[in-house]
Amino acid sequence: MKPFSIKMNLENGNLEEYRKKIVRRLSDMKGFYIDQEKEKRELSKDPVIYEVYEVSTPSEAGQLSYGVTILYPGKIGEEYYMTKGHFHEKESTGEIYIGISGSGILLMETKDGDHHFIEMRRGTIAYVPPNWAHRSINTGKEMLTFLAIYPSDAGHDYGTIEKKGFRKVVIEVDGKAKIMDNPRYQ
Ligand code: PAN
Ligand code: ZN
Repeated sequence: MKPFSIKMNLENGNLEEYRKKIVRRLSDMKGFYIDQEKEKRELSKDPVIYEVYEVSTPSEAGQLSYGVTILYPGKIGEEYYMTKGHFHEKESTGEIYIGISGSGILLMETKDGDHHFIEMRRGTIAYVPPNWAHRSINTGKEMLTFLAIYPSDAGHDYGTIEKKGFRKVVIEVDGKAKIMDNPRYQ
């Protein structure tokens, strides 16, 4: 393949072109939020939680892909809007997240019980090492946007998180974001 470039608006993360757009609504992530009553109630409106604009290259070792995530501001109960979160199928692959706008938290954990978080805002360059599941949470009032760069053959394992959840959750307490143990973690 030939080298290429695509322009990104550094204010809002908009890409002038992309290969694939993914829209995730609440109905695409049923059962993810702690307050299941509120989740069910919000499902009637089925809000968009986030969008991903991907520039993917062939899924081969050595290739890199990238994508911009736009995570909307909002909460289900007291829990902030978040991405599904995943491990990479090929566990030996890492990833880089670059904050473009808004503010939030990048929550990470390993299968053997380690966890970590990084505050994301404009200019933050976060490194997700191999073997770490990662989920983004919008704790602000604006869109949280970031650019993610990952090996094209990484793959996404959503099943593990769908079943178990993350060990930690991010909820609003007295107007502030708090990281707490997930009462529904299995
Ligand atoms: C990101 C994520 C993106 C959406 O590009 O795929 O933020 O989150 P989910 O994939 O968990 O729905 C990335 O980590 N790619 O590997
Ligand atoms: Zn990833």
